[in-house]
Amino acid sequence: MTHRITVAAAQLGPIQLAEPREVAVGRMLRLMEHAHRRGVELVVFPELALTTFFPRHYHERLKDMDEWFETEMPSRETAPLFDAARRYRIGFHLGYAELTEEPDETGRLRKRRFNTAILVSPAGEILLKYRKVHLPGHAELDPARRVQHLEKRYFEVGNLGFPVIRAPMGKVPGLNMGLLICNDRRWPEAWRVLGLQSVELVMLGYNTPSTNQTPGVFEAHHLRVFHSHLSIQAGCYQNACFAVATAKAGVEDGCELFGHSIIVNPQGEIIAQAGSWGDELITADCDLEMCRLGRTTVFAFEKHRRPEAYRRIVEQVGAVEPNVWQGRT
Ligand code: CDT
Repeated sequence: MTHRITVAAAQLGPIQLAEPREVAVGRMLRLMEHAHRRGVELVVFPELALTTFFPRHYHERLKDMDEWFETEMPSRETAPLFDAARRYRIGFHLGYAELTEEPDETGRLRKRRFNTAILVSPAGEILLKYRKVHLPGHAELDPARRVQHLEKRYFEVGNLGFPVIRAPMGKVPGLNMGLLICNDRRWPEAWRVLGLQSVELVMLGYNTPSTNQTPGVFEAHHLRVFHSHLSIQAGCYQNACFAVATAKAGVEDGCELFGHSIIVNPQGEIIAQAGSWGDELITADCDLEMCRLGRTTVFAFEKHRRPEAYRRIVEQVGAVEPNVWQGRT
């Protein structure tokens, strides 16, 4: 019984505003073919992989944004990806904007929009769906910003939790797989919820501006990449899992997104990294036995976790000020 799988991050270069889905899908098909030739068994595409990163564009009415959303999966435009999966016997992960009609918390059926990722089996079946929980940015037009980041306007907070599925993938009879999307990678809580389901491989895509666009704020470029890698490497180490983290990169609509896609092992080491900000496939052979060390020693959760001391994590959202020392000075 094998415990090895060859995985790939299929980084995409920029997708411009006027580019139709067929162009992006054509590029993804070339990457899948390339992956097949390199013996890859699972390919990870980025967040919102079918279009430009449209949350940088403001529209007053939500329904004017519907053209950016998928109402079915697979659709006419995305079906070739599912066909390629079956042809090459490769699984894939895809991020896209999802428009669905579902009951809300009150039971009323209405249009709902999510930033979504799916995991598709080599037989072309959807194994797992995740809707992004940590939505960055803002909901209203911010005239002080040069570039908007309107995820909080266009998407609802994901309502599927952080699911993990065990399924055959490649030659591995059962692999525990979980999904995050972009900003989620910065939140240790998200990783730990996956870790608590014995995740062995986390897949995530991202669209991350290479500069901090908050007005009046400066952040050094290299630190933006460092913080992305730091979060993913820490998530892998602390939860004894592998991760494939894939960028949409380059200058899109005049805005720069960084690349630096990576594959990380359970020791937190980067074992493959993209060297361009364009379409690029990076691959790694993952020995899933490597997950065992962390989860049977330092991070044997069942022995060492102390949830009774972590209540604040789920009962409180923002930070509060600590007690002030009342001793003599
Ligand atoms: N797409 C996405 O989540 N991007 C964010 C940018 C943060 S700045 C608003 C990220 O965390 O990479």
